[in-house]
Amino acid sequence: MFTNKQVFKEAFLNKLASIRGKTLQEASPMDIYLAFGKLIMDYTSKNWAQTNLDYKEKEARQVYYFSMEFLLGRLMGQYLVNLGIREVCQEGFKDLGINLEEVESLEPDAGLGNGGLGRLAACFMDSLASLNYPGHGCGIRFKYGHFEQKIINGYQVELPENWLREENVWEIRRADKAVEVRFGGNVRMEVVEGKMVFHHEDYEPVLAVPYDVPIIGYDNKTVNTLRLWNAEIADNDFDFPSFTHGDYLRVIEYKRSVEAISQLLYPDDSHHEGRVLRLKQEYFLVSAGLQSIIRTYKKKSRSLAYLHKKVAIHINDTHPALAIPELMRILIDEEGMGWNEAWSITTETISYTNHTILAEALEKWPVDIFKSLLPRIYMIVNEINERFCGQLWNKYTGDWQKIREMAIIADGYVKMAHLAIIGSYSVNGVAKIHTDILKKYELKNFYEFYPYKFNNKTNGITHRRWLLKANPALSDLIIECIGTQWIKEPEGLIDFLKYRSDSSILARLEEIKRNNKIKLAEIIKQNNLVNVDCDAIFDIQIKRLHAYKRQLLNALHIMHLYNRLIENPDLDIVPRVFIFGAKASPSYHYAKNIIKLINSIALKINDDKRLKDKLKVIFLENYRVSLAEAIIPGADVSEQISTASKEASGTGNMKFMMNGAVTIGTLDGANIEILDAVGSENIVTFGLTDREVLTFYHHGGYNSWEIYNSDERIKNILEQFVSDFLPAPQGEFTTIYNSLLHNNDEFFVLKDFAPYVDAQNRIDKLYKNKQKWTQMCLVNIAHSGRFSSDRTINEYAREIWNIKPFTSK
Ligand code: 26W
Repeated sequence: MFTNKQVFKEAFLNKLASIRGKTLQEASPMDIYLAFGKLIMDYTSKNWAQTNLDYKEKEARQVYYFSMEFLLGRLMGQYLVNLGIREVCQEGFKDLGINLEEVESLEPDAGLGNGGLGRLAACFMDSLASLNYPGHGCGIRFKYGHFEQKIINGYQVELPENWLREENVWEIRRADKAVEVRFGGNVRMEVVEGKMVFHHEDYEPVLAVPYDVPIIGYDNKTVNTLRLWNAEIADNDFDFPSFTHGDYLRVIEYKRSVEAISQLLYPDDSHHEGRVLRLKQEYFLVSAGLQSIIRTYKKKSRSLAYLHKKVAIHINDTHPALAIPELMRILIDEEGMGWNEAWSITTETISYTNHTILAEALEKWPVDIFKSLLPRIYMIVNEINERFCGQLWNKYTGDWQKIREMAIIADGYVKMAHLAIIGSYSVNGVAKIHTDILKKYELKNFYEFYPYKFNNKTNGITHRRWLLKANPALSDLIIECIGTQWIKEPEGLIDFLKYRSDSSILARLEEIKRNNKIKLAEIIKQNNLVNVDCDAIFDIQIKRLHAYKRQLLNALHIMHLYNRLIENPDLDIVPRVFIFGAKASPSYHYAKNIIKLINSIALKINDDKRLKDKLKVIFLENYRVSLAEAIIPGADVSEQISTASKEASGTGNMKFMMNGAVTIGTLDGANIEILDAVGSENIVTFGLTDREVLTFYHHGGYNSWEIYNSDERIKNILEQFVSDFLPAPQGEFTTIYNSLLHNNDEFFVLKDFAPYVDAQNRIDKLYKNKQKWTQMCLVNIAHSGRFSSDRTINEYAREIWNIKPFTSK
């Protein structure tokens, strides 16, 4: 224990000497970072081992969260906060002339995720450990996480993000726990003693080697495990037949193809790509994960008949849905269980979360690809499908259309969402509106068939990262006012409401926000070489770039403000800084084009002296978790403007409110629940409702020309996009123009334009009364506790997983 800074300093210098062989004088910043990292790992190792032992002995049900993505960001800072040693280390380092924040900034983000789904998994890991739940993560150790984004001449350019270039101090390779995953080959069937036995032959073996990352709970002794699998070639596979035939190149090629499995994260979170490698990754993850769970389970030599009493497996979207047939395979082929028993265990073990209703995101695999990559798994899926269709036939005799719609295998595809629903005991959406839409529309048939499976679990975020760690000044103020209880019980933040009319607290809150804006302004200055006015409204939209998230609507409003200001430079508006951060999927040309549009608008506006600095547009490159932590505390306005019904939940919305920003948003996703929490006086909402949107879709859309023709403002802006007004090549934005006018404006950008402008004008008015505004911020902070992932995880634990916090006897 670092009881004081003296103890810490000594331990640190010893570590530096022992693992880097250096004194402080000789040490590079990276030496310091690595030695400190190792020291933290040592510090936590005892509790990690003890937690594992406790779970083993207690034999309580444990949950394994299977996810293709864990968007962890940096770990050092969070570890220090959760261990309660950040201050002592900071002090000790100061004595040694080391700045802790600089050390922390050397850590590369673990960018093993695209966006919301991956970050949710990371927040869940923190809450599970902090609430003492026996819960672990299971994922892939991608060598390349999400790409690094550069903005060159206004365009997005993608670079590989090799986050493992330096040693990753947080992982422990456990070669002894490796398992084999099998691809391809044939299945030979044989009847043995009247029973059908399946032999998988001529397959390609892949070695899955786990790397364990500790998940340290806040101020407790729990250290859970995130197990990330790495794909490797087994040493003895060098005896591969071709090798002995002297075909050296083929063996090397084989090695490369094996390692490709954990080589990269697919940088897409809205389009199902359908590449074999992705399917390989999905099976690799679940097969390795399940084998390791079963192996641990069997060490206690229990009968597998009780697996579901000790193990809960959660699948984060459909990406790990092959856990269902894989568990069936293990129980039947390897453990000799009969189909019915295996099926009942499987369907009492697995639960599933749906994260999107975008049709183009739903995974479906061509039968031929599926069959040749996973022959035995295909047979099992086929059997599940046939039995399910039989049940459907009994209930809907003769209704072929319905049966085809609901089948797992139809029209030459394996539909992963259907498999996930049929093979699990719980199906949940991630916000009230999202779950309602699933029940009413997208999954209506399944809801009718299995009403008891469906439930809602509104998302949450860990307040320990997004408030305590990211915004220390605000946290200190809250602690001064209401104590520290909220850190463990975030709904206690509601006590902060008592201070809503305390002018001295409001003044301090305002000052904290301003200081955070100054820090953000420095980042902007450094990255974009633009000076921004910290008395301006910092209006921020940071999230993946997608048509449905409507960064374009934001851009139209900026153009509108610009045009107004040019017309009347004395216009009485609060100056604004519009800040964007967004990565676009490399193959999503429309989204990349919108990045170019925003940057062109920025170029046009930021240099226009006539505006007297009333308007600035900033696109911050390479948006990622660590950048989000620096941006969000400095936000005044949180842009949550998706087309209603499209954003399943959103979690950025929660991070902003927790840091005292006011939301401007549509009635979509969790925005609706934020509105419920804070009341309509403390949020600005606008636009079509989900019902209206869905009704328009039902009637084939709306007529955007009508709006174009009747709204001069829009006409003007759209003509500016396609004339030589913006500094971009001629015709650069024709596609955008056409999407709005000739292509039905699928996301109702023009339809929601006027309501959005009104809403933005309300923001301007509200901000002019600074005291009132700050009060709104305070109310948002006070109500943000229910959006902590602690609340979400408690609900999953009680209502889905049936797990309890670990308590030592
Ligand atoms: C197969 C390609 C692919 C990959 C990822 C399709 C879809 C995804 C994810 C499901 C996309 C995603 O991240 N969804 C987001 O999940 C968040 C956490 O629940 C929600 O807050 C967001 O609204 C939702 O867009």
